[in-house]
Amino acid sequence: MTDVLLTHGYCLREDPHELKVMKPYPPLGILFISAYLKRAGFSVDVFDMTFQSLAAFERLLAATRPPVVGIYTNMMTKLRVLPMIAACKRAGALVVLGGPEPANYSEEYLARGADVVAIGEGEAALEELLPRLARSGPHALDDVSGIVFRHDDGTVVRTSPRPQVRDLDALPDPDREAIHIEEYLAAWRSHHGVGSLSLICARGCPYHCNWCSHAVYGNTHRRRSPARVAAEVEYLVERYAPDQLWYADDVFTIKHSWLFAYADELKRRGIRLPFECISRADRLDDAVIDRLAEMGCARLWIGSESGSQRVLDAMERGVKVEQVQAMTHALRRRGIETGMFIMLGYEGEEAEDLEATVEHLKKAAPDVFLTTVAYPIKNTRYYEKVSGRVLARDEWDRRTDRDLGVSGRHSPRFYSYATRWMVSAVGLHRMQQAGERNVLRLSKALANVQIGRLGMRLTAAETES
Ligand code: B12
Ligand code: SF4
Repeated sequence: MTDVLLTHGYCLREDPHELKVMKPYPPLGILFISAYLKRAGFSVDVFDMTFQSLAAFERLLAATRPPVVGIYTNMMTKLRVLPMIAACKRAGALVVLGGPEPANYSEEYLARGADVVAIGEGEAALEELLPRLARSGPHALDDVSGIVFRHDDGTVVRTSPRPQVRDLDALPDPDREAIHIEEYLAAWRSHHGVGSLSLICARGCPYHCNWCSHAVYGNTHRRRSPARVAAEVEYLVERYAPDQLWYADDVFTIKHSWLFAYADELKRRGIRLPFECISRADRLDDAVIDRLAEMGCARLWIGSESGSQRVLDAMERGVKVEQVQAMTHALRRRGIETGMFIMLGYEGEEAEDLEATVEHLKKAAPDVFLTTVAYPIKNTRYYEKVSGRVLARDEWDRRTDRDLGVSGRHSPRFYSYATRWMVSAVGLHRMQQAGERNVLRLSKALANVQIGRLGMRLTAAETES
């Protein structure tokens, strides 16, 4: 008999954008928990929603009747998780939610059928909860730390915070055997010709970028040892033979001494696989970049966000625009591609800041950049800053934080034109630099620049409401 069924709400076939991108990665959080609980003697099932459907989940519930279902939930998967909770209740299962989203909306999730919301890391929380739930259900859990639940009279109780895992090396590696890793690799290979797998070396980020959610790990930072991570990579290579890796850490190069020791470990084991990772310009320098290149780094993503120092400072990003440009060039010199995340519409951003971002992108010339219009995730500093002006256009059950607007800033139409202008202006610049002669391509880019510009002018007076 299963003690717990672990699952998540990310369903690839329901995500038209990801279906095009087709770079799925396994749900590491529940795989860490699965490994930990199995080692502690629990019987654990994992339902990996990525390649599945709600109907398949319901069939599994009917067939196996798990007493408890633990669901990883983030902002984007909320709308899939809500019907999953309802399905669990119909099947008579207790529901425990974890991940970054339910921590921000515990009461709402409890009101929609969740029995317990676990805040922070889930390993020890479930180890303690499962026997309690099996014995007496979701009652009198006041002495279990790090959870939110309801007393029988309906009062919502939030217990004291749960201490974090001190020694990450003491945790077993993610239980990848519980799911079909081959499906991930096959999806990658059929679309990109290479198979990629993810892993993490650390938990938590000590920086304070205002829009970023720290709901799970707070501002702590803990690392696994270089030898431990290298051993996991060795296992991945032997077991699954991926063509490349993705280090899903928040800031992969945060600790230089660790990175150097890790690079030595990989070298000692004769492992050199291409990889992608995310970092910050202020955590890079020539020595680090040399080492990344030696290790096989193919692309490094930088949260560049804006080309305006004023906006970066307002975001408390803690990085200089020039640093980002210099590091992008240094990465290119060592043959490493750069990807950048750019955010439009942050509090206080003016037309000249958007101009500065376009100029920044032209100078830095990343290989690729992705744009987002800022959205306030609950319990972030950005959310607090704009809290009086947050626009929720739909009922809580039908929207995510990604859909939240901010009244008083430019309208969504303005940002759509601004994005079109930004992307095409940078693209046109790149073509010109590369000596592009194709008149059709050049004219198309130029037309988009002008349409974007004109649209921005025409919608400049519109505000979001
Ligand atoms: C990798 C990653 C991605 C990958 C996802 C691929 C994948 N399947 O892993 C990609 C690049 C696709 C991605 C995209 C996005 N992401 Co993302 N991503 C991450 C990242 C960096 C790492 C996730 C991870 O593996 N963590 C390591 C594991 C071990 O931690 P964990 O998952 O949190 O699990 C622990 C706890 O949460 C808890 N737990 C987890 N499940 C459960 C279940 C139960 C029952 C319990 C009790 C506990 C529990 O225990 C686990 C172990 O201790 C996180 C930040 C972070 N550091 O976690 C952001 C993060 C999850 N992403 C975020 C966002 C906003 C996005 C995007 C919306 C960005 C965008 N603007 O497009 C998209 C949405 C994509 C989508 N459709 O879901 C936010 C979510 C905020 C929120 N409130 O939900 C995060 C937290 C980043 C941030 N700091 O703001 N992301
Ligand atoms: S955006 Fe990146 S660097 Fe900034 S706080 Fe979040 S995880 Fe840390």
